[in-house]
Amino acid sequence: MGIRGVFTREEISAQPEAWRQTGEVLERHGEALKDFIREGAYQQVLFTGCGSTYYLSLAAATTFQEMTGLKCCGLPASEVWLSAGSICSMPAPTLLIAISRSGETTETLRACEAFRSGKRGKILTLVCDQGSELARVGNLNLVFPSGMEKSVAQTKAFSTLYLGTIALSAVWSGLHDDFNEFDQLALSGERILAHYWPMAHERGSNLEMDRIYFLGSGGRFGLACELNLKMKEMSLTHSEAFHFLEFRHGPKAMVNRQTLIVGLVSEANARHEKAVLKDMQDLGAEIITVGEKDTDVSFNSGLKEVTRNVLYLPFGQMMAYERAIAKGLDPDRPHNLDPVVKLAK
Ligand code: F1P
Repeated sequence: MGIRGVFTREEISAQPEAWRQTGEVLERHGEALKDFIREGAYQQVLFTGCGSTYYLSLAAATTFQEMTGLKCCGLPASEVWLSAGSICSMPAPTLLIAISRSGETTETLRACEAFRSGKRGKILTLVCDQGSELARVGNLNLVFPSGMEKSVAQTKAFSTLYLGTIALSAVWSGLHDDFNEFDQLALSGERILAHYWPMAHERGSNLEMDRIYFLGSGGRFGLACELNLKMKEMSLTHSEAFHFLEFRHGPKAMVNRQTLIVGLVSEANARHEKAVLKDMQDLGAEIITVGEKDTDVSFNSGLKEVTRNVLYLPFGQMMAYERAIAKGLDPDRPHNLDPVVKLAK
């Protein structure tokens, strides 16, 4: 049996280099993308995916709406496919943005078919696998091969595709010229991986913690959901994600001395978010804060909040990896999971 988690560790570590290549994809499609946006005159954007790429859709929709002013939402592909009524049914032209690492997930493909047959609007896809079916479905298809990975649980694929949606919103809102910060972002990512992996090992290996919560608000809630999924998929740990202040409304009943809470702290609302964490610390929880500065894990990137949101991911990914290894599990091959969920015809 090979070394457990070798692919996962490599893929987490290779994220900054993959991010550098995201900018090149958007540059290559620059003019076609601007024409696509202008001609569509879209009034609303619906993001969709499954599992990790559904949580990516939640994070992307919030940031996209903040940057463009368009009405945006994120839905699981199964909802777009099977519950057409769940799509905000405004008559306005709608763009479906379908996201998938493999480009072969049945629900995501069926969601595109249902959207198109219902004549709901045009489709844009973001996918890692160039040869996949989804890479041929969109009216415009953006492919990010640098996100391709061998592990089942997404890490590099997620952050690369997520960064692709952020760059897309920058092009859409005309801020693209400011958004040439990929190299600075990659350097910050490399610093986080090098400096904080020992801490992720120390905190992730503490198996006395039997419940883990990830708190995030705004565009960081979808990222908290993704880190929650990583902790489940890799280390088989009971974990959940909440909006920061929501945690007081019931979930805090679960807090005890075996509880670890990871807070994805923003700059704008740090005071309110840290107050929640202090309350939970007083109830016995262990706390880890992640953010730009004055946090346990600090980026010190100097980048705009919307650009640096991707930096919230590596520490939680490293911690999930280290917890899996400490439990004798193999994060490359999570229990019960396959790389792609394909349904019978
Ligand atoms: C979606 C997905 C992953 C999950 C697992 C099964 O894949 O649900 O989010 O972690 O790997 O597939 P994709 O549509 O992004 O390829």
